[in-house]
Amino acid sequence: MIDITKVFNKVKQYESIIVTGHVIPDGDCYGSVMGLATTLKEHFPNKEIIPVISDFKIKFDNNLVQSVKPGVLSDEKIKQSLVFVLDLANTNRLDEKRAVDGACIIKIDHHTFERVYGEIDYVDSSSSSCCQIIAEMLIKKFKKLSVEAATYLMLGMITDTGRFLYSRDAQCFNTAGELVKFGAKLNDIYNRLYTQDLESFRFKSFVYSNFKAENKVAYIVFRKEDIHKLGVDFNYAAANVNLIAQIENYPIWISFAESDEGTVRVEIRSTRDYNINPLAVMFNGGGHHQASGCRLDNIENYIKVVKEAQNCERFLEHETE
Ligand SMILES: [Mn+2]
Repeated sequence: MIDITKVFNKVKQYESIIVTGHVIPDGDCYGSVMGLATTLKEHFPNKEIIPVISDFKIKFDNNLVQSVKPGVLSDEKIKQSLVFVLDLANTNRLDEKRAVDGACIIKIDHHTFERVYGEIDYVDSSSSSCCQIIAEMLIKKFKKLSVEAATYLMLGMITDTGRFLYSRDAQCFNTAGELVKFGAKLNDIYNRLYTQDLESFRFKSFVYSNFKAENKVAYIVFRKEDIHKLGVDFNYAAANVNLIAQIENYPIWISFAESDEGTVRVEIRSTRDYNINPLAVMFNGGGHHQASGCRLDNIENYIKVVKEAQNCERFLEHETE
């Protein structure tokens, strides 16, 4: 467990406290930054508590703390502040680049340890999420959390565990249970997380009604006209190959997306029993055993890739690897 006395001695020492995380914040980063900042403001109302974070796709507003975007604070402000950096193993991907200039840095993270950059540098890679670490620290310190803070922290626990699909340890469920007890607004979180815009729904429905599954291979072909009609770009179309992932008896799945210039981006995926990298290499591409890609000059050549993929015995992964 993080040294709580040490952390809160630092909090007491500083009049202004900045809380930040990594670029392109996800639910865990947003939740831990806002959850910690909100709780600090509740307990230290006279201190200036400033969450610095880029936009996340959803926002839970509260009256206590307003987040600011990176680059907004003055250099002076940063130099005199205590800075919490959350959910980030190294400083390369800092949302607020100048956070390293803070008077004192406290890092709290759950990724594989990379390097020390905080005066207090706490990493627990067994924790499901940074939100879990923050929640456990704050519950230990204050015994209770506000509904707002519990909701922020629950958001990150939900998103980093894939709705608890990837959590295996009891501690994670215990902490999530505590957050529910404190009133975390589960409906709000799930409603906002899983609302989808009409365009992406139309895109999925195109994929589900137009994919083919033949001889161990599922695939989807996006021609230029389809891509225009769907209002997406060809990279987005190709990258969504996992919409047809893991259909029973179809261990290989492929997307083909034609660009305006006529070249085709191909994304190939497989279950762990197969290594489809050699298939991509056959068409001058590359990548990993279960995720590779290549390019074609002409969309009609998709059939060549499919034919090679269907001859899939030779791509079986050998157990020795
Ligand atoms: Mn995380």
